[in-house]
Amino acid sequence: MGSTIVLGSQWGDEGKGKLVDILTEKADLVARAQGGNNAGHTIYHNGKSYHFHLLPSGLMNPKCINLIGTGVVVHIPSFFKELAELEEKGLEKPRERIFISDRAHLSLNVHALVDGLEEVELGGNSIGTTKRGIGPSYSTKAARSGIRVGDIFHKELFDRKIREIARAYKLRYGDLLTYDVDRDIAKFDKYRIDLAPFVVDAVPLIASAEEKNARILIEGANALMLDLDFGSYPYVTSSNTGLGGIFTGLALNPRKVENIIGVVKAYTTRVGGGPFPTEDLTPEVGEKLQEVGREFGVTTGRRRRCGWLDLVVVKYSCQINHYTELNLTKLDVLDTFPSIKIAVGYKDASGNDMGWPADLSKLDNCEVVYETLEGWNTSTSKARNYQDLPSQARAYVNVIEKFCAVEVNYIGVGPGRDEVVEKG
Ligand code: 2SA
Ligand code: GDP
Ligand code: MG
Repeated sequence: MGSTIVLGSQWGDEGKGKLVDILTEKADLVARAQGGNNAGHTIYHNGKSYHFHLLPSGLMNPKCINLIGTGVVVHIPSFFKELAELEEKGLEKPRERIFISDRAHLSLNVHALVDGLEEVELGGNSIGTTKRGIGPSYSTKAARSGIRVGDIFHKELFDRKIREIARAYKLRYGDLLTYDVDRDIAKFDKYRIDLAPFVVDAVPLIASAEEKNARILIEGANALMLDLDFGSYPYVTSSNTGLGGIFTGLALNPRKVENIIGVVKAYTTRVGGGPFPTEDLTPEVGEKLQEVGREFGVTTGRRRRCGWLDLVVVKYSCQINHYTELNLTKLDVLDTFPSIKIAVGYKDASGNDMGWPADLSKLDNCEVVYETLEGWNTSTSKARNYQDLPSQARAYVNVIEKFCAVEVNYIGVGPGRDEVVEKG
């Protein structure tokens, strides 16, 4: 049995959590490979909503083992807080089904404080981060002064390392940084005991799962356009959110990957700063998408910027992530739009075709080329078979499939687990 990878194809919040929840029914192991508690995956089930930030959404299935992989940056207080919240919501014994790689790096409270200070320094050019400390945590890791989860169990080493990190940041930020390292050291004295049952060597864990032909599902966090290398740099997160990050973050056998599912929202959203060619600020389009789609950040509560679907972005994302199929989500949000636009090209200042550029300044004078399609003006939320969808909605799906040369096999028509059309 091969593994399945779920990846966001735009700027995040495409609805990856919902797809992972659906696919989890057929999974034995669900793993996160990158990111941290900046992610926000919402799942609606039986009238309750569940929010996942650091923990994999696979916890929704009581039969599934879950792994926070080596490439994730782990904020320990958030780990315990999220577990407690899920228990409160009645999720079955999540503590017995979650493991953390001992090679994963810690995201410390001081990283979150520094994230805030870095954003202030950037002023008008700020990234609009979640202020969860993601960038500073990965910076510390890359600088080789990071603390790994396994280091927690060596008190002397841990205390020395956390003091070194605190000292270096204090030198850099002086009085602007109000971080009490002794308090954190005391907290970790307790985590050292509480955390022990969850920490594993993830390499043999994945290897033995693969040997047993376990069904492995990988939950991508954030999305391709936020990828540190391929995204809209510097307006990105600090991990590889694309396909590459799955293999650096987990010891997954690439030859056993069966499906790479790209999740595509039927329109585009972005939270935080950075370019967004199809962004629409009008009440008729952008504000309506925001309202009907309830586009608010799951982690920070921020309003998400909205605009029409950008196939230049999705195609670019296909070229990097090599999707075997697509999941189109939130089609129902378009139900009341009389006409629907899709971006199918960019033209530079001289009128030449261009794709997503490395040099973001090229977007300043680029013209977005749209195709306009007829809306369907009817609710799609009850559709369960492809033929149930109005012809105009099927035409919309067709344009996406043709442009990207990848089939759309799942179509979301509502937030619930069953509100999906399986076309494949
Ligand atoms: P960071 O905090 O360093 O990762 O921020 C860098 C950029 O990445 C964006 N980013 C996100 N974009 C969409 N959704 C995310 N998760 C939450 C959600 C976000 C929230 O599901 O709603 O609650 O605001 C997420 N995480 C990071 C971020 O906006 C920056 O542009
Ligand atoms: P993720 O970060 O990709 O997992 O996405 P988020 O959970 O941040 O945001 C997606 C939001 O859309 C969540 O509130 C989902 O419950 C919701 N959602 C997912 N699929 C659909 C869909 O097909 N229709 C509607 N209306 N909402 C959906
Ligand atoms: Mg999200």
